[in-house]
Amino acid sequence: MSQPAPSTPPVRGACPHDCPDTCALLTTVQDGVAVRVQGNPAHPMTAGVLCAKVAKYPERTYHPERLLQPMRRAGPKGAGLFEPVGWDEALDDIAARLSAIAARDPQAILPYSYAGTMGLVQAESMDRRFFHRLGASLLDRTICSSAGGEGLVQTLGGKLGMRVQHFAEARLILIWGSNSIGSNLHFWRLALEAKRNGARLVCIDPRRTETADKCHEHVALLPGTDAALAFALMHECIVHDWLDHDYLERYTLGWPALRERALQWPPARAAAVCGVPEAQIRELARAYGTTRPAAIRLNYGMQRVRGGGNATRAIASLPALVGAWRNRAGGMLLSSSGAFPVQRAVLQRPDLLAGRRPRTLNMSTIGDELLREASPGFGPRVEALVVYNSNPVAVAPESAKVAAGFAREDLFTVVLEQFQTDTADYADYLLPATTQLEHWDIQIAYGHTDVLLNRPAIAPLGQARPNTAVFRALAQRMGFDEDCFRDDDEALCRQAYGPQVDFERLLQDGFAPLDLPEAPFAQGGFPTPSGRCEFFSERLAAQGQDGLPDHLPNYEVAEAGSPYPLAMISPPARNFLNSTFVNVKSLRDMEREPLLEINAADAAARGIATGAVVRVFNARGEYRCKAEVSARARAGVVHGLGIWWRKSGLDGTNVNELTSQRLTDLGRAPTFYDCLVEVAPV
Ligand SMILES: Nc1nc2c(c(=O)[nH]1)N[C@H]1C(S)=C(S)[C@@H](COP(=O)(O)OP(=O)(O)OC[C@H]3O[C@@H](n4cnc5c(=O)[nH]c(N)nc54)[C@H](O)[C@@H]3O)O[C@H]1N2
Ligand SMILES: Nc1nc2c(c(=O)[nH]1)N[C@H]1C(S)=C(S)[C@@H](COP(=O)(O)OP(=O)(O)OC[C@H]3O[C@@H](n4cnc5c(=O)[nH]c(N)nc54)[C@H](O)[C@@H]3O)O[C@H]1N2
Ligand code: SF4
Ligand SMILES: [Mo]
Repeated sequence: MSQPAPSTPPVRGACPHDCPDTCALLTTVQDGVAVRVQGNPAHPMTAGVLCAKVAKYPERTYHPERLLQPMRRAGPKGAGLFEPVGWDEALDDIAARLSAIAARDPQAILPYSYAGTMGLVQAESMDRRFFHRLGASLLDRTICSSAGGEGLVQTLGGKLGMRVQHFAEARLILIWGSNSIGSNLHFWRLALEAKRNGARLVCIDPRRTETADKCHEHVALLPGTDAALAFALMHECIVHDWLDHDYLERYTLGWPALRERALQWPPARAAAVCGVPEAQIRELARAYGTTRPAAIRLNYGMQRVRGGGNATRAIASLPALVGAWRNRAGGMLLSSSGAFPVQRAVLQRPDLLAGRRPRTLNMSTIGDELLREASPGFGPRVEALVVYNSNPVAVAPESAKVAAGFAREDLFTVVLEQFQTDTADYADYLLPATTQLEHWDIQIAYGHTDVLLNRPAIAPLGQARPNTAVFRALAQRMGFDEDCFRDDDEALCRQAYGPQVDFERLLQDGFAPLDLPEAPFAQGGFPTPSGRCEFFSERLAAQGQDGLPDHLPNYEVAEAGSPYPLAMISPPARNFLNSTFVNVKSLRDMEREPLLEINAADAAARGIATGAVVRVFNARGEYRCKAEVSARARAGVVHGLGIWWRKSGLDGTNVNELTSQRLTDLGRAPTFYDCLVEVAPV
């Protein structure tokens, strides 16, 4: 098929999705219509390639179910029945309702947002100004990365690590808690380059992912046992003296104490905890202890359990033991987001709180927060919720409680969305949002270190508006007359980094690399209080916590006679991005339907065959889907790849019906993969 010649040059943009890769986009527009979205070949990390999801962006943008006009609830709560309403009428009523609640106590209003877009402008600028000025409850945004993030901060001093491009030069890469082919495709390209140059790739993941298939070695440990594995690697490095004593001496803190703890973890002990062969641990330790440069690509999959923060601390300690940081292709990377000099105080204006100190509610326990009564310790009941860039009814844990909270008749809920998600079904007002092709934004990234600018390629579809426009309009109606409520989106893009990033270069190229050292910790320089890699954290000790990392077993560990003997993890599906794209037909067709992967032995013991409808259940609830007997699952672990919309499930639920609201050791994060279930044929 030949494509007609484009009438104008492609528009430079940036992928806004919650993905480490933050690709540079080129959108071809014909007669005001975006006909093609491609990767920008000039951007080194993107290298002209997009994942299947965003290569289909026109299909998502012009989807027949795009929300194109404001709507008001016209049925029972949660039924998803709406009638059209004009923008002015909707905004007037929302402003009046919020003002009335704020007159009693603005903390009864709660914003709820996450990374549906990671754009700094549409995700954390005018919205934050609005809620700060209002004095609404603050939201603790913990749902994804805060356990691992806190682990990094305590150990390395920030969300910092190797420059991703240097992975291509490593001789050994541990891909740890990451399905890179599915969720970090552009890193995988670098890993393959290393592999072609002779590097050994090891995947550490309970699931035999497509990434594990392509690595030399797969360590299929039980969920939540990563710290035990890390300690055994340390143990072997100590007893075989694969240590970099000079690095330990100069650039670390707490080595004698960590050494003592690690010596309690001979490989045999870790093998029993992790459920993997002892010989495999010994071999991995030898490879890690003796290969230079050795690099670890850690991802967030391993920190969604009780001990996720401690496990991150233990793993982040490894490169310092062996001096891997000395080489630019050695060390580790979990997140690079701490390298971005975002001017958050300028964008978000916390000074608008003017001395008020609203309470903070945790987004990961939204089910409980919505169901809680007013009390002196808690403050007022949540009376109004404004949701944007997130689909909590599908993605938050223990969703029966989340849905019950959203179903409260006395809760006033406003949802800004592109589609009628599970959460949108519960809205009192559902406001149509623009997509990245229709608005300005400027990005941060967590898997590379380039700033990207997104210019709108097309006009907003229908009556859709950017999030910023909605909060600006509400601010005006509520009498917030500070100048900052008049900044337009391009001005907000300029404010995001201020003089620290050359905006003219962004306008011209669409991206600009940050100026960073090649090997960040080659000579120490950790941004911790001591300036060293902190095996021992005084800050944690001062909070009454263990100053050293430790292995904290999962809250839910199968024991003999347990009614729920299987560990369920629910990692990302390759063709969805969290719950985004579930409604894009070509992508949904690839993922087929909600499935539970189960090992042949576990399936046989329960009389389950591929294609059978099964009940997956625990004390929190029950979820029905089809079983897939699969070699991707090890014995004792089942996988519900996600995150499907509840309404696309067989019984109107999804895996989060089964996950719990218990929080991690550090960072107050959810424990999605610390979840025992039983499975039975229906
Ligand atoms: N295609 C696609 N890409 C995505 C996403 C998506 O939904 N789809 N989600 C995005 C988001 S929000 C994030 S936060 C990032 C990163 O999101 P992550 O959650 O890190 O996603 P993955 O890279 O898929 O890695 C998770 C891997 O960890 C494994 N795992 C589960 N439990 C454990 C454990 O206890 N230990 C170890 N070692 N491994 C475990 C899972 O089997 C899975 O293969 O990816 C982003 N990219
Ligand atoms: N069981 C289980 N649950 C999980 C996870 C898991 O691995 N297992 N992963 C967790 C993780 S890592 C994360 S990050 C969370 C993700 O949870 P969320 O951040 O809620 O992510 P999405 O489900 O992708 O929902 C984002 C929504 O934002 C909307 N959106 C996108 N851009 C815009 C915009 O510009 N304006 C507005 N108004 N809306 C927009 C999209 O249409 C989409 O519906 O889920 C968590 N939940
Ligand atoms: S979702 Fe990730 S891989 Fe896909 S285009 Fe966006 S940034 Fe790139
Ligand atoms: Mo995430």
